[in-house]
Amino acid sequence: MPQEPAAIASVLQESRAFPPPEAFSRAAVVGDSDRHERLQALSREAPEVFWREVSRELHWFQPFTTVRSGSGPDTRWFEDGTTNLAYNCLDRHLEGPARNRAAIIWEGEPGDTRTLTYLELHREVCRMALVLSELGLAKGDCVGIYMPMVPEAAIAMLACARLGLVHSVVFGGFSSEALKDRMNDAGARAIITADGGWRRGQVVQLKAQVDAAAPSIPTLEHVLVVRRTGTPVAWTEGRDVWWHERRSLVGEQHEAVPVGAEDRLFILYTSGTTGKPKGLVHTTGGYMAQVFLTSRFIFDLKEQDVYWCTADVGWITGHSYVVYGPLLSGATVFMYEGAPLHPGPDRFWSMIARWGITILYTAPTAIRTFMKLGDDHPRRHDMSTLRLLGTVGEPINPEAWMWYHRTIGGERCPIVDTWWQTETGAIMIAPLPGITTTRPGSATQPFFGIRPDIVDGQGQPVPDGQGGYLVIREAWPSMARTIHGDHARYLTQYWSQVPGSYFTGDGARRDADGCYWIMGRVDDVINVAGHRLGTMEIESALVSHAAVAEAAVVGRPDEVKGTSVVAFVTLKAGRKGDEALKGELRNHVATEIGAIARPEEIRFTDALPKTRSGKIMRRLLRELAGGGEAFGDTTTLEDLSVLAALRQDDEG
Ligand code: 7RM
Repeated sequence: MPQEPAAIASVLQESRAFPPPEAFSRAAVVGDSDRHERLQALSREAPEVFWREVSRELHWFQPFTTVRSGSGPDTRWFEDGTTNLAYNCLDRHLEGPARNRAAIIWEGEPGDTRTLTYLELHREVCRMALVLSELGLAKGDCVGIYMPMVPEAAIAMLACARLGLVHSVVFGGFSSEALKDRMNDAGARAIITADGGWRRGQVVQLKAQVDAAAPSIPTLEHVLVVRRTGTPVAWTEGRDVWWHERRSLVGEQHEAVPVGAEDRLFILYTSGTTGKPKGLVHTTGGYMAQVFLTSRFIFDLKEQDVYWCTADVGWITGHSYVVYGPLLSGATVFMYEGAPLHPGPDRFWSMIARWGITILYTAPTAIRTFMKLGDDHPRRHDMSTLRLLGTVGEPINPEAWMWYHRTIGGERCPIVDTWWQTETGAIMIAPLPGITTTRPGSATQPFFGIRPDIVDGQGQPVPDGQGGYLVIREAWPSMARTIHGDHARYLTQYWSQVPGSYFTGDGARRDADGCYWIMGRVDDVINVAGHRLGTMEIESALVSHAAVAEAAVVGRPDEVKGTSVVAFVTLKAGRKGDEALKGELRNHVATEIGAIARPEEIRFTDALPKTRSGKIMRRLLRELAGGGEAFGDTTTLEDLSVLAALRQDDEG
């Protein structure tokens, strides 16, 4: 256990409830409560039958005879079946109505656009698969993907899956150093990259980063380069090849390679509690089944939808809900290359209006950024095509949820707050938008066949309403199978803290209605005078004050209380941070939650330090709050100047 096993005090109360709009339920993929109950009963009582039925909708070269074998961390799914994820995303649709439907609608940051139908996407993926196999890459080899958000990022992933190559996508915002470490850990034989990509009006020089990393990646033989920006690049003959040149030399028909259900599909790196990133390994069959079903059921995907998940393909959300899930469902995916506020604060809303986007899935940190910019930007655009909204990545504070609901969703769109992790592969806890009554700040109910629980430090279930550690009691199809090269770490980190259960590292509570409220990472949970508080709950209270845009709360060692609460706060435009406001905010928290949560100290700052995926770097703030210098690992920090400014505030 990361901390001593006292109960986590959960004090946030939220009573607003939003049942699904009737019209939404009537048309929903799962909207009928009788059917919902039948599915729920089946998934509970006979999960193997449930997942067998789901997987039958997908194509298997060699049908599986066993659904689940092994147990706990060693569980295998559909073990004796063979399939191919790219075949299921593409070929499977070509004989049906999706053949000429847009698979990807893409907009570049400068405003250029491309649309690929399922047929066209299939051809591009076949071509890239042919190019990769001509380079000598074969089933089981690892290929790095280091790309901007252009269609070729998805094409590269699908081409790897088509050949049984194991891809490892590295977020294009990571440095050459980070790329080098990951490619070495994975043993990559090739990297697929681009000359550059557009971000905030500038070219991000991806090929140059690969060039810098390449000499220190001994396994690397080939670099396949997509021309995107036309920026001049250095060239290493014999190693580097242009995609557009090779593409014109190959055909457009390629037979997908059958792979075992338990063959590796990808490795994706994520940060843990130590400095060394963990390469989570996902396999094919189970991942495919759960990503398919969650996409269809939770995003209610229909053929008329234009679905936009704003995540980069460098994160698990980009893997499961930009590329694989929606394509398995035959949906139309919208993809955007650039920065959210470029060239102006209404870029998102303008694209939603212009493309008639119907489903938007984004992160709370983005929502709070937009909220801070005010209502005028979204109001200027007709977003009446939107019918469903989603959030992922961190707990959403009720203020931001309500703003999303009112200002973006026009009070008509259900919001699916989806809880899951890189490790879980697919969504685990989320509403079904046609069935579940949502509550601002709650991810609500477990998905079919998922058995979460909340336990104390001894692994014993805690009563409803009481906070504790979120665990998953039974193996699920899309779970990561190991940490690449370190199975022992996989076992200790995830499967030993509560024997027999998967340990998520998150704190949560379940209310009397069975809804889950995620309180954040347990290492972000603080113990104040013997009471454990979720930092997110205090942040929510702060953000509910009219002057506050964003808040991050950390603990600071305190002689009397054990830990005291320090809050880093950014204010809305036009608000001045002075002593009077500090007092007001401290009292506001005390009123919202209780005196126990009242921050000892409030620090105003222009911005909070965040990782590139938008998560607040609380560890750095903890070091700062404790009077330290925050010299720890900052390789994932989005904007180092933020940290410098916070240090200065410290001195000033
Ligand atoms: C999908 C993703 C995982 C961590 C997880 C949580 C937090 C994610 C939610 C959430 C509250 C949510 N994968 N988290 N979704 N917290 N509500 N809906 O983000 O591996 O990058 O992060 O993110 O702490 O453990 S991840």
